[in-house]
Amino acid sequence: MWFWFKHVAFALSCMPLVMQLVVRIEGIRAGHALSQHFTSRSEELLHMYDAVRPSTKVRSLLPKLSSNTYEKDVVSNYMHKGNISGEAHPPRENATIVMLVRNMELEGALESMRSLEDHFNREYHYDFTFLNDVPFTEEFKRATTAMASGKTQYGLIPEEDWNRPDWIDEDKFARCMKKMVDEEVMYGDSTSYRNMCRFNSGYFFRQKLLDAYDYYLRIEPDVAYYCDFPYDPFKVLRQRKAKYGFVISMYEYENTIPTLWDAVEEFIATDASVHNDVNSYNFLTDKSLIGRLAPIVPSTSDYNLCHFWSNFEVGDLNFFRSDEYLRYFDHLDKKGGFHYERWGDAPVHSIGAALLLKREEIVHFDQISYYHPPFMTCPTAHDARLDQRCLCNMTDPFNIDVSPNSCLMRWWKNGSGKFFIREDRET
Ligand SMILES: Nc1nc2c(ncn2[C@@H]2O[C@H](COP(=O)(O)OP(=O)(O)OP(=O)(O)O)[C@@H](O)[C@H]2O)c(=O)[nH]1
Ligand SMILES: *[C@@H]1O[C@H](CO)[C@@H](O)[C@H](O)[C@H]1NC(C)=O
Ligand SMILES: *[C@@H]1O[C@H](CO)[C@@H](O)[C@H](O)[C@H]1NC(C)=O
Ligand SMILES: *[C@@H]1O[C@H](CO)[C@@H](O)[C@H](O)[C@H]1NC(C)=O
Ligand SMILES: *[C@@H]1O[C@H](CO)[C@@H](O)[C@H](O)[C@H]1NC(C)=O
Ligand SMILES: [Mg+2]
Repeated sequence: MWFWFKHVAFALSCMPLVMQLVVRIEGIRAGHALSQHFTSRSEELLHMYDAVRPSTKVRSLLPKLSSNTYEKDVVSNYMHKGNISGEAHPPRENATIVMLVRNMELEGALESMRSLEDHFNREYHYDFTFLNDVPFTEEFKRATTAMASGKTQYGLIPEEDWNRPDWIDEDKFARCMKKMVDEEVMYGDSTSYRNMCRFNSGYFFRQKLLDAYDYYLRIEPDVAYYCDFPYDPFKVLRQRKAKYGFVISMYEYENTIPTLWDAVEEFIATDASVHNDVNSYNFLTDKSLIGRLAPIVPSTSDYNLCHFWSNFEVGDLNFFRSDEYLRYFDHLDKKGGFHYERWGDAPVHSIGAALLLKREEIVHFDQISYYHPPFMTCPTAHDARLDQRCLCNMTDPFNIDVSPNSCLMRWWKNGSGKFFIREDRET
């Protein structure tokens, strides 16, 4: 076989055109015989390991589809949407996958969905909930519905949940915005970005479509997941009675939140729901050395600027719906900092979760690999990487886990109680 192939390849390169055509046609004929050979080979291979496949996962009960399988029935059965999803998925939690997205981001949305489906949702078929401040186009709905293995639903955000409230002083807003532009604050010039951050901080969980669920997973356009999920993160939250989960943590740009911590301190001082003996206050305020790494980002307040990167988030909607969180959000909102400054939903969610939840109610999903430009995270345990069929390179400079701009070490130290082998232990 190889001989034949090499021979043709060599011959093709130095033959006149007419001759080449003839050889190509011969080649196609030979290819036909070849495909029949592979049909029976793939049939054989398909069932070769039936007896030894682990039977715990639904995936392994289905024939494994490979791209060179010519077995028509297998392909069409497997691809039949709504059938497998109706019956053969593992027990599901009361959860949905949420994407706030613009119509023009369709391509990036599909890429993210594809990645999440391939690495997680194709087994579970959780619903997707899409939210937008303007109506979704038919094209957007068709394409995302085709990409989803579960049901899809589309919500239009009410104007009062999205727009700048009318009690915002417009002159002050214009002045503050100009100042932020002059200071080159990231997204400092964007009103829609401010709306988005305030919406994500205080309104996403109030959307009608989410009333039907307990848990959500946040997803954005243009993100990727590099390893198969080793578990259902919703189930992990429920079983551990946890309320919030993250994968990446790092320092916030202080110039986006000059007065956020002042507002938070007022809340801590006046609200009875903050218990610093059981929450993660230390995670937010610890500025000590971690190993030999100094905090690379100086801050002018007691807040060390650490936050969970909220573009990936798994959470209990009932936490955000709680009186405590609503009081916290209202307190911040009244300061106007979502508009006069450019408070992000990441520090707002993170500080809220860190103050109002018990340490053990926050989960670091360290076996989930995730990429949102420019950073990613990738499991480092060799077995996990094999077991979860990882594609990521853990030594990539953009793997943020223990790089100096990561707050993960602070979480390990102050949230989950881990310590570092190379660090001198205090006790
Ligand atoms: N419907 C709608 N969605 C928005 C708008 N602005 C941002 N989003 C969505 O909100 C999420 C966060 O916005 P991004 O632009 O990704 O913000 P970011 O992640 O902080 O920054 P980059 O990804 O680095 O640009 C994404 O899912 C966006 O699709 C908007 O004006 N309308
Ligand atoms: C689902 O597939 C099974 C077997 O593959 C078939 O018997 C059944 O009719 C299908 N159900 C639907 C709703 O298509
Ligand atoms: C899912 O959660 C929502 C919100 O808490 C609740 O109203 C609904 O009854 C739950 N559904 C199921 C099937 O448990
Ligand atoms: C992983 O990334 C590092 C740093 O960029 C690089 O040196 C190495 O070759 C990469 N490994 C693989 C397998 O791509
Ligand atoms: C958090 O870090 C600080 C400073 O290193 C330390 O004093 C404190 O005990 C830590 N808290 C927990 C819960 O580990
Ligand atoms: Mg983004």
